[in-house]
Amino acid sequence: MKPSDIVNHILNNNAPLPQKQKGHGAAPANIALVKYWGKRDSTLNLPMTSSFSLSLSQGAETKVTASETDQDSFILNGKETSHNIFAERLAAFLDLFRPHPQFYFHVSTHSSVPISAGLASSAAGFAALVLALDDFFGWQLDKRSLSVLARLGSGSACRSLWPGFVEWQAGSDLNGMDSHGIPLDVNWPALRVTPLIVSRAPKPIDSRTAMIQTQASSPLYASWPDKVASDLTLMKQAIGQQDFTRLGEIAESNALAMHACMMSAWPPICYHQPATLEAMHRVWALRKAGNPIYFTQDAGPNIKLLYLAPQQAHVDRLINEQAEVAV
Ligand code: 2P0
Repeated sequence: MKPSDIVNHILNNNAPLPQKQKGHGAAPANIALVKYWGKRDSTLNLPMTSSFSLSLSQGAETKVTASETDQDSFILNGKETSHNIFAERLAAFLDLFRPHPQFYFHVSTHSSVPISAGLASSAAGFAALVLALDDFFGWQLDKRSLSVLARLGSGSACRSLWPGFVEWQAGSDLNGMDSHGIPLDVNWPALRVTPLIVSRAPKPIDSRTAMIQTQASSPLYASWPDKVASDLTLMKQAIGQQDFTRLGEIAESNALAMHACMMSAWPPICYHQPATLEAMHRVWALRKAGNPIYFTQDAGPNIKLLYLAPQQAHVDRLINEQAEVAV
């Protein structure tokens, strides 16, 4: 089965012309508290396990129009970006939606999260793009169908269709129609997630390649699906009970287990910079001193701090101290 089969299924084999001059979509970035790492089907972007995220207030805003030239053009934060790997991925994704082969898109995205620093910029980008296409073509699809479409662009994008907590259920259908985000209706206004930037350097290996390498060679990866299943159950319990300590412990432990799998891959994958470890030790020292602050880390050197609102002053201090030592 190919991505185009899924798109045809969702759009009932219709490839309508745009219904508007311009389509618009906005979507939040999301940070996984229980991570997605590994695929059971890389063509349809179907994950080995379910995962669970919290959406941020930052994200991406995208406008789609028909291109006036004979090629796609992509603008990212005001800059032409039509000739890199990300643009190739976008063009391949847009191939799924062209009303005819000579139809080209102009896509302009503004991202309020740093690009390629492990801060989930591509998830917000693909989710915003799918929403913009829905607006442009007048599909009027429900969120779950849009989540499936976003997943075809980038797995974690399927969680960026909603604010708050979202579970990406792995699903079991071969066509992946049951593999999409599902929002959890829980309000936790005091919960905070704040990136602690230790480096803005592009990542040494993209997460798509890193996942494949981990699955293919890490001797620890066999234990990963059980770890995720258990963490997911415990995480939802912790959120139901608004038990922040449990949430922090599970999220931090899950991220460290994911990175342990990566580090034990061959060739090894290490997203940590010296400043990443330094930041982690600072968090652990704060915790030892009685401040419930935890972290998670994605496919990049930066960490994201998890805490409740009363810890804000400690977090601000941590971020200022880190800025002084960061290169
Ligand atoms: C996540 N990450 O759950 C995990 C944790 C990074 C670390 O999803 O190949 O860009 O497009 O499906 O979604 C990053 O991988 O990968 C990611 P593809 P994606 O957020």
